[in-house]
Amino acid sequence: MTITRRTFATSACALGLALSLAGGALAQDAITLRMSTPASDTDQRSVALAEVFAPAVAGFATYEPHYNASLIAQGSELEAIASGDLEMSIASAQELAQFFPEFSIFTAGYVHQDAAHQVAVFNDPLMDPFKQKVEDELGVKLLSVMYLGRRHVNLRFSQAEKNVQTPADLAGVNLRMPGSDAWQFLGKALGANPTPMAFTEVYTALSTGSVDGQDNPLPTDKDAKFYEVTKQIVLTSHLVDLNYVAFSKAVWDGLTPEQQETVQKAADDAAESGRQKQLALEDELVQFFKDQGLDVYEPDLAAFRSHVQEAYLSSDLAKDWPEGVLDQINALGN
Ligand code: KDO
Repeated sequence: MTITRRTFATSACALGLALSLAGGALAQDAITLRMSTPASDTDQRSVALAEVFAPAVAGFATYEPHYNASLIAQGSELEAIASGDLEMSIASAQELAQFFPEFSIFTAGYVHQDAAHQVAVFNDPLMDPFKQKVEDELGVKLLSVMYLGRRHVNLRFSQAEKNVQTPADLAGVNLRMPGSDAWQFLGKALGANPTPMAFTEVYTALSTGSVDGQDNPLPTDKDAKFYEVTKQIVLTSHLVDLNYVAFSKAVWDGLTPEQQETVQKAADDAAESGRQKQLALEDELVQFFKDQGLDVYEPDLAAFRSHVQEAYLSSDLAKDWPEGVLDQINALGN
């Protein structure tokens, strides 16, 4: 076939169109994934997303973290994702329980036994209806479970000033808990008087004495420097706490299958990386806090466990738990 000016022009145009389409598809504007968390940039969950998740998706998405609740207030992230003002967060079951009461089963004291149990539960089919509801009704996809750690009671008083062995010893203690109802319930179940307060205000509240204490895992107590303004940690392990890597369903649905696979693996890899770092920190931080002069000791764990479990099982919260799920969760433990 001889190439005439006309056929050349036609083929060049077709080629140009093809290239622009191909180029357009390949060089689609990179998606910006705004992530908001109350955590600092040095918290191991933040580090894991920045160092593991971000590079893995860099081919088609720009990860844009916002720390210390600087973009969205703690507890408002899920609504922000639902409204398209945010793409990712390190969400909590307590925040989800505000929308879907059945999520309070994952916020109950002494239910999850350890990090491995959290992973087994999150990956079990029992979780599917929970995940589906969040996708369908909130437009949020829960990609992976992150390990926040074992929460312990952390007080401004020394053990000599207040020796905490049972929940009765927390009577009258003004214990800061995060804002949502599930957290307030946990504070009461521990025997304390819970005060709702954003995470970013806790250090100042402890230093001024406007609260008597707070509860968080050891890595958080270190990262947030709570040990500078408190004198004891009671190793209650009252909640083996978790977060979820929450992702915009609208953004997810706009990804190619390959991009979705990359995002899912990046979230799982980041969660596992953060989990291992948090576990390692928990192993070494008891000694660190003792070296800082804090009293760190185990209370009567049986007394705390029975008091907390009784509070949940006799609560209205438990009425929202789907039939049989607690037994399934327990069966997945060791
Ligand atoms: C907190 O406010 O104590 C808490 O631990 C609650 C968690 O769900 C999570 O929001 C966490 O803060 C932040 O990620 C800061 O560590």
